[in-house]
Amino acid sequence: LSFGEKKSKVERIFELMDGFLKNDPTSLQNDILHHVEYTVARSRFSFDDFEAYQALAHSVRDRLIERWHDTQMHFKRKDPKRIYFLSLEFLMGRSLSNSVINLGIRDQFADALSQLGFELEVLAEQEGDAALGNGGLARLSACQMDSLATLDYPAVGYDYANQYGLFRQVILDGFQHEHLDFWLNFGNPWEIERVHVTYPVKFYGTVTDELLNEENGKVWVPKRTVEAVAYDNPIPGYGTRNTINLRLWAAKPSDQHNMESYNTGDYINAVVERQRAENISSILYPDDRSYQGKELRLKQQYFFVSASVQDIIRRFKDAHSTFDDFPEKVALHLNDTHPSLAIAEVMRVLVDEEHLGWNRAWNIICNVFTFTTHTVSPEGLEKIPVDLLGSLLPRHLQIIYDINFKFVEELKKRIGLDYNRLARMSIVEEGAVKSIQMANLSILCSHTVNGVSRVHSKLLTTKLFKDFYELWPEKFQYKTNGVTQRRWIVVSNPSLCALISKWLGTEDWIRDIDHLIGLREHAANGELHQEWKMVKKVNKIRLAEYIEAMSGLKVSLDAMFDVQTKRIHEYKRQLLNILGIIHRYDCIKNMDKNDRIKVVPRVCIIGGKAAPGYETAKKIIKLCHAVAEKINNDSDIGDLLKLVFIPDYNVSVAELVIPGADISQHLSTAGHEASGTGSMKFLMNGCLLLATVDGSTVEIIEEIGEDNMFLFGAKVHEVSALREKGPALKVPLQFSRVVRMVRDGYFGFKDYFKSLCDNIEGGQDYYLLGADFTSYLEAQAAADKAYVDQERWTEMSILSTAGSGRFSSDRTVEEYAQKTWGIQPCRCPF
Ligand code: B1N
Repeated sequence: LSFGEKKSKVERIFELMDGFLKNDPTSLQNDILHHVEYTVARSRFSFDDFEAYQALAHSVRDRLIERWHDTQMHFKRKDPKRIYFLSLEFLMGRSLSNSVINLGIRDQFADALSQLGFELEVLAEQEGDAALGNGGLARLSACQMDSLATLDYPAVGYDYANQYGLFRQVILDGFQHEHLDFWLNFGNPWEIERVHVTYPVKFYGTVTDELLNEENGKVWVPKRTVEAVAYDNPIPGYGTRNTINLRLWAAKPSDQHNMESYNTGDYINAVVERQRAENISSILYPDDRSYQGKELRLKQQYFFVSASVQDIIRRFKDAHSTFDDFPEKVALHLNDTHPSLAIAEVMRVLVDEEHLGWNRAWNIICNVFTFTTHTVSPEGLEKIPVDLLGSLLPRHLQIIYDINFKFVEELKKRIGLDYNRLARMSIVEEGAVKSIQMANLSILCSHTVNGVSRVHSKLLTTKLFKDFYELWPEKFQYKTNGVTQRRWIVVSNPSLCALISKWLGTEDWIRDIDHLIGLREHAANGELHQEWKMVKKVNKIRLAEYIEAMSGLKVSLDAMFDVQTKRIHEYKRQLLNILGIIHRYDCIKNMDKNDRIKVVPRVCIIGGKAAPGYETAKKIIKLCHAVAEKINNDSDIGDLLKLVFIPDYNVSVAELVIPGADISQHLSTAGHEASGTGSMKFLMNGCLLLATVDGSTVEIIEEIGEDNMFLFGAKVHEVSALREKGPALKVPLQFSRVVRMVRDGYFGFKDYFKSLCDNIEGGQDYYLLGADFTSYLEAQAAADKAYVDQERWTEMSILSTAGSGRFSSDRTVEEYAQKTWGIQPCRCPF
């Protein structure tokens, strides 16, 4: 086309499209009805809530796509340094409410819908959660994407596209059962399939020794090829046009590797083989923190890493002719070690395919990778058996060996022949099962290594990675985690959102969290107290209704709503909570009438999933149900105490539970929670914390003040001494008494619960439930006392929200951008 022809074509397109999509009620209604008729293919005269949701979602998606295109075009023109965020898990939850709020068109859509006879909130409930992750780590990735978009950073998130999300937790007779989460059964309006964006991902085969050039480029002859197809998920920023991309890779069979089977006429096997390819992206491993060296997990990791690296290099080469600028344009972030094969993959591409030579490639590697570890203990570190890696990715294993050889030689020069230390630092572990220590590889090859809270960082530099810290202290940093206020206040707690904006006189805090501190000056204001209490009540009503709908249990709104929701783990000590509840029950039972009047009524809410193979965690869930059964059916107790287990805790359930909590519990044995992010969400919602001094709580104390929280338990530095005491450790009588109740079958299932009791008695109590029990009960008593003085309680609640600003993921991402990734905002001007 000539210039004149091109220009007239563009003008014609604009004429036809009439510029951007309009957001007035009539245009929105037209769009929704259009999607009902032509996308959902239902009659516009008759469609139900779910179909309305689908049509609505497609209308929102159209608007996301416009902004997404503009953002991508802007980034392409400006060519800024980009951050590529590699994470095996993203817990996005629902998209509808978040999208309309971030796009700034929530109210317009709500109006348009109400004229059509629908309610936005009701339609939002139709959406299933995108649960491509386990817990805190995965939700953190999602929060950080929201902040990256909002702060205009040129970012891309990468993961593989799970066909099934995290399992759905179904409780039958108090036992957890895992059901498949068919989250894609009704389609996913938020993703855009990019059939033309595909890359081959190769596995198995052999490496020939043939030298390609003088610098060790090798030829890998893979045996299997799987095609990675891109699915883009636009992530809109708030108060900006910027909309960034979360690109998920789905595995599809490649026509290349099946040709042979077709030719030999083995048609059936060829079909089976095709299906096997798709298995790679079918499932999400439901264990957090335990690695079994499974081939499928390794395949998943390499699959998404390889496709992402090809995509990143393709994008770079579109704009650059030499790799020398690569570190100026690319920051590659490893969210834990799960994507750390990216190191070997980039090295392989640069050496074997781009023929840069080892030294040039190595120099690039050392300047692009950054790494965040979320682990606290050596057992949590990911190790890949050498045999497994060698068979699946033979060339990568060679590259890792070569990296290690050079590293160990260098190390010997630096630290001498300290063989113990050399063995600890080596990437290759010569144990019973020879394996690759992925954390060592990640630390060596990243220019920055991050912890997720200050305490965590201290543990990294003094224990877990001490050897590395002593060698390269300058590499180690920490960025305390944060959560996005857009999701955790604006979306999930609209009444609180409106109240905060009213009292601050601005909505600026939604983009700039520092404003939140302004609430402090109103913390004692009686008028605000009234309104604050009203908001809490609205949210408690919502939660109470949910509890009743789910379990049939009616709870009193006057009771203190006490919540502990998170993955079930021994170190998170849900068992301590349950034993505390048994103690409370026992006390009430033994009280006379006069004392009972003084009891602060409680509704104890526990929720969370246990990894399917984690027997102890599953027993804890059963114990919770058994205790609840006893207490809730005891008419003698009435509203003084109730215990509820909320099944299938996920992002959307959290959005409902967190705003309704008066108090929340974070009970990890000190030194075991790297950070913890649930506490931050509760804090933002004006919920008081009852917590150990662990992970991010240490920093929360600095912001809120000890007086406004209920702290208890052994400190990080006291834990090992207590453990060493073993059976000599003194345990309070109250503790022995409640454990005995469980042992004696007071709640039934005597044999089944025996191991739970054995685990915490007789010197076996690794997580120190007995040692912390007295101070736990004291903290609980302090909370009861504070609740009686409602004005004081409300003030503490306001101060909690006011002091939560430091725990916004905006702050975390800003720190990463400046201190780790070296990236600048790149704001779309339209
Ligand atoms: O990451 C969160 C922290 O707030 C938590 O304290 C920490 O426990 C959590 C393997 C993990 N650490 N490790 C994982 C998840 C999935 C998996 O397959 C490990 N998750 C955490 C955010 O920093």
